[in-house]
Amino acid sequence: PALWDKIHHYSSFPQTGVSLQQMVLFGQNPSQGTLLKASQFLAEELPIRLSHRVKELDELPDGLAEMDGVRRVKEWYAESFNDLVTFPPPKLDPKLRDALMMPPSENQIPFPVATPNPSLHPHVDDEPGGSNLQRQQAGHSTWGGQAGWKGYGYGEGTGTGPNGQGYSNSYGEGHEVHEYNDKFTRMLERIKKRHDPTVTTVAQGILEWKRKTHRNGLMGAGMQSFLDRFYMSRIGIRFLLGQHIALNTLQPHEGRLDVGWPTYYVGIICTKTNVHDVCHEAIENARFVCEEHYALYKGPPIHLVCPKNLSFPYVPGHLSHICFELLKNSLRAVVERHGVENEDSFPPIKVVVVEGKEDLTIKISDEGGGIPRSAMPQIWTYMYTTMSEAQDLDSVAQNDFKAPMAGFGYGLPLSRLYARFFGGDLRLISMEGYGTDAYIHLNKLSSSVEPLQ
Ligand code: W6P
Repeated sequence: PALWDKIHHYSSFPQTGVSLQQMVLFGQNPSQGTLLKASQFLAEELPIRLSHRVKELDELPDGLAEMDGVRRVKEWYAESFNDLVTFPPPKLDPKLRDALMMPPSENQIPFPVATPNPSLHPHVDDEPGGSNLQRQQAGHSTWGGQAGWKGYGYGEGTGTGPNGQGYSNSYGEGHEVHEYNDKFTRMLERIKKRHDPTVTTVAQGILEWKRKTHRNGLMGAGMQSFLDRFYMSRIGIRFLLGQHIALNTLQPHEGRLDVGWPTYYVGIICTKTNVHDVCHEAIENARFVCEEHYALYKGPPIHLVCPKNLSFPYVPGHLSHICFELLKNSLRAVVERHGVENEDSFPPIKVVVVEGKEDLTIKISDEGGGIPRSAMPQIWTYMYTTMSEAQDLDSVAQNDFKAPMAGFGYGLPLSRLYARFFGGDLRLISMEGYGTDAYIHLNKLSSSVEPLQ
């Protein structure tokens, strides 16, 4: 039908990646004109990305595309695609429209920098929300106000849009523009919500397929890389959605009047994400979940070694998600190796954070007995969990996605995608018979463009 033709057409265009740096530059004190420019980018980019996913889901081999869960998710993507391409464009003053059509001038950073990247990857459930702790932090990094970036004139102060056309204050604050931004943002909120259950629904589709085809255990490498790409793409799309919604919804200024101190948030990005605070919070949460799950009075102790003022630009929600996930695995390994009855003598888990020139590395070491080397590849597969007779969809969904301590499930592969999303990585090194070290490598420079398949 007509919708399918449109999807086909859009999918012939390459996806455009963005970097954290660009998103920060663009999102600082955005005027309505700047927000309009961002809406304009998303109105074009999101349908392109969604169309690629629809095609990929449709072309899954071996009858996987016909599974209920997969079909439902594909329908959501097509529906959101349709919402975006049929969204009425803004009624603009001709002068503003002309200004917006102008190509970026040379001395300006255009948004987004068109970096046609012929490869795109795909994502998790809930972007873990920003940590409240972050809001109390007013660290000192060199990032927020780098001299070279001040001259670009993105802010309200200069009244210059990203194209240097100066439309922001001249006509950018008109009712039409504001109304368009507002309606567009509300549509993005609906779309984001629609796709909340994607990970569990795709997982159900795959389980259904495994049951029907009588395959159990390991999936093929093709399936694995499809899911990596699909979920990576989802991280990227939800980052764009979350950032745009936050910029249009929250206080646009650094010094939040409502909290009374600077938060350094630009949308969902915190330009001074405090690593100590994020780790500390993840530790508390993971231990709490562990104590509940094993009915312990005290879970294994976790020692954190991290400079208190270490901060860098990142999405705090992504970082706490990764840390929480890894800590749960370490806690489980320690409890299960030493036994709940030895609650008083668990060996501590050690978290060490070190800042290098390029990388910021978080090492999480446990004495949980390690993993045999032969089992390492499975760690990164989706649904590695040993689900013997629990092949019932509901119980699987429950085990893997509700009970937070259960199964490797999707936690590790998705955490690695989060780490890779901004140019980092996640590695595990195990000493069988002793324990496991997890290394979270994060790119301090945040200049890397999101990986597009
Ligand atoms: C283990 C298995 C594992 C996975 C991920 C992180 C830490 C650990 N420890 O024993």
